[in-house]
Amino acid sequence: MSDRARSGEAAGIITKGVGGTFSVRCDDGSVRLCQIRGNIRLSGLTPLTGDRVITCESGDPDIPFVLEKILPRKNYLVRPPLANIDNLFLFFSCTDPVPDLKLLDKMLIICGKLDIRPFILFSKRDKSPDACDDLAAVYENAGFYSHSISRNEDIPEELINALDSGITGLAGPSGVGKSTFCNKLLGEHTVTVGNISDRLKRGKHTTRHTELFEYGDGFITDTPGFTSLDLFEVGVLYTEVAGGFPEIVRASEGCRFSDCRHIAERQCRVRELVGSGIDEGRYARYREFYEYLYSKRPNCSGGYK
Ligand SMILES: Nc1nc2c(ncn2[C@@H]2O[C@H](COP(=O)(O)OP(=O)(O)OP(=O)(O)O)[C@@H](O)[C@H]2O)c(=O)[nH]1
Ligand SMILES: [Mg+2]
Ligand SMILES: [Zn+2]
Repeated sequence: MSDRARSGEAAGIITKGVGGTFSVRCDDGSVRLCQIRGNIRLSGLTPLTGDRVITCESGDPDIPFVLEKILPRKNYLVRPPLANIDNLFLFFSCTDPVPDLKLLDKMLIICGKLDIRPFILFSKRDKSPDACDDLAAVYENAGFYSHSISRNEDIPEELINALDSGITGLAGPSGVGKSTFCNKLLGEHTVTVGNISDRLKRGKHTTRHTELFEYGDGFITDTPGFTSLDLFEVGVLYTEVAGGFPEIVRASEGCRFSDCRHIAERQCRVRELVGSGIDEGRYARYREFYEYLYSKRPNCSGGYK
């Protein structure tokens, strides 16, 4: 690489990427519009919002900078597409759309695996306060930060405090109010809010890209909604499922066998507690994920024993 290509180097963070052009907020506060350098393309890495990068001058007046290098990531997600995540605010509306608790539990497993702090938020409390509070209680009893919220109520202080450092991503299905929350925090019209289809009661995938905004000493990112997520495809192992179920991990101390999987074993404290200390739906999903990923384990011909 020529010296000229390396001139004007500056480190920063990708705040947005649209159509192969990336906005980078440099550590000195300036913003650079960058294209990708060929060597990054060849390395097979896709730059993500949240990536720490080195930029330098491109010599091209239209897009004056290039992404020279992506620095090592702490973690990253494909859905939502985001790197170096500290906190995830997991949005699920209590109604319109109905909450997909399977998707929520998958996200919690991933948070456990990637060392991300989850905050569970059941939104649209104004529409169905009891249902919203009941759901929030299930996850609070499991051991998570879990709260019901509405655009008409103040944002809980714990969330404001979490936002003040590192990168916080908003994640969840389309139409649950992620962008509405962003605007409440950052000022109206910062991002576009969509609406819900009358017939299907689903969101319309209004947010199309992941964008990072400064908040206090941290960053917050609005992200596109998503509905499908396959644990095997994102690299989760059956041994990592319990990482999303702290209530099962706690109860397992009372199981007779130290390697108890809480499925068919005798004297299993976890199974004894299902329906009292452990939520039945949560246990059923634990079991489903475990059996699915066990059947996909390396060197396995399939089937669960
Ligand atoms: N009743 C009620 N409606 C809400 C609330 N928050 C958001 N909405 C509505 O829900 C719809 C979707 O809101 P968005 O903020 O665009 O949802 P999103 O999660 O960003 O959706 P995508 O960008 O498609 O992923 C809009 O019509 C909002 O006005 C709330 O607390 N209560
Ligand atoms: Mg949105
Ligand atoms: Zn057990």
